[in-house]
Amino acid sequence: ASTLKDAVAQVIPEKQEQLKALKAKHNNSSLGEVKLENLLGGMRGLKCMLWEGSVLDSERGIAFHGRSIPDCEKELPTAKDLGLKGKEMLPESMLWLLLTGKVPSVDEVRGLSAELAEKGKLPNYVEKIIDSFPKTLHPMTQFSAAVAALNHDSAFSAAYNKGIKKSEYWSPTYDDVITLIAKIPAIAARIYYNVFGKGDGKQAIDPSNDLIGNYANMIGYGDHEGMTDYLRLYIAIHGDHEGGNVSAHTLHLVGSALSDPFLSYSAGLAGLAGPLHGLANQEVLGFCLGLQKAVGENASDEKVKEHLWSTLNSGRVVPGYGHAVLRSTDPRFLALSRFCDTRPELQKDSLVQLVQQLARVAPGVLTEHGKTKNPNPNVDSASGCVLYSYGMTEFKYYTVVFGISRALALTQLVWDRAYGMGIERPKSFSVDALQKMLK
Ligand code: FCX
Repeated sequence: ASTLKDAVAQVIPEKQEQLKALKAKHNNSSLGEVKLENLLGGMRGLKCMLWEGSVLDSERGIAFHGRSIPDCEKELPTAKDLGLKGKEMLPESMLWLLLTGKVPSVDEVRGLSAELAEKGKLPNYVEKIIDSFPKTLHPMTQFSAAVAALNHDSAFSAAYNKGIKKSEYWSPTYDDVITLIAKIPAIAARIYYNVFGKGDGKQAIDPSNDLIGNYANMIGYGDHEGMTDYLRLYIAIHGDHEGGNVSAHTLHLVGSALSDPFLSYSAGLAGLAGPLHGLANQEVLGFCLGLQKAVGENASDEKVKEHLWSTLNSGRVVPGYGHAVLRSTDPRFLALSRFCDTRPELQKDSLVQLVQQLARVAPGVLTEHGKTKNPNPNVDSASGCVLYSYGMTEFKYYTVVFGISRALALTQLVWDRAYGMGIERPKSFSVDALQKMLK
């Protein structure tokens, strides 16, 4: 078994050569035109980012180095493979795949889990910073601030200040990314303890446990196999969703200024905290609980349809449905549904039943309504409801769980440095300037 860093060092030269050849041949080739609608529409559809780990296809959904979620579920080492309680793939396995494009062996994942456990303890000054936050400060603000403070010990900053060569940037960047991913569970758990009083506040790490097994333990779910396994699946499949989404794009943009991974990720988390991005799962939960309140538990399809129409007729959207890029059912939703189907305790849960009922009923209503380009469920229609059903009822914390997952997108920073990507600096125009150009 090799270490992840060795495996990354092995693939980098070959990918660098591939990019070099592409550049030599095609540097002036066009990837498409830029229309005013792209500029005004949040840069939708513009082909202007390099992203190594995953590609989002509008019909097939996300693929990680060409592997779909069901492929990953079949091929990536699971908790069971490592002799742990549970069956789901481990985020460590996904981390390895994202960084190398290769499926790791069980021993390689075991080694990575052990390395993360070894690096997982928070420095005392960060604990003190988190403890000083008022309980009323949003958990995402606490998360972003605590992650930024970790840059005190950034390997990249230290190496840069010593004058490291550009060709070596990727190595201390990798070290920071691993340190950050290792410490994220303790940060998230300490925030959970301080704000909601759950867990024992100690963030103890068992070196023989996986990253999420340790996290579940820290937040008081160590003996809850269902929740621990759900978190593994959730965190593995939410990690990377190509580069253009706000959190991923932000960490890449900030990293392009050679800000270290801690600062880059702190900025990405600030983007994830926005209601149009990371907060949707929280909104679905509010919608489902409101629906249950309005029409009762186990309501008929007719009653649910009526509620959907009244939501739409009052000008609101049905949260958890539609997508900016996807045009079919989100495979992440299908993976979470599959998880619910295999868990008798969730099959009995009225909220989970409602999520499944909505997935049957809402697409027809949304199609008849005729506005959305995609009437099918996205991942958010299920993700928060399962957390709730398993007893994590603190809505304000849900985006933090998403944030732990999105740390896997930090893998792109390693590739950005390995490829020598430049500082981002797109061209901008005023309305007057556009008017002149387009007349
Ligand atoms: N319910 C009702 N109307 C909807 C809808 C929904 N779920 N989804 C889209 N529409 C409407 C839009 O509001 C828009 O109406 P308008 O012409 O009056 O402005 C029209 O359909 C066309 O929108 P469309 O092109 O299909 O979708 P967009 O790319 O503009 O927006 C989001 C995509 C995801 C923002 C949109 O589908 C939505 O608001 N969904 C509900 C919220 C949600 O689930 N967000 C999470 C998305 C996702 F999983 C993620 O990125 O995390």
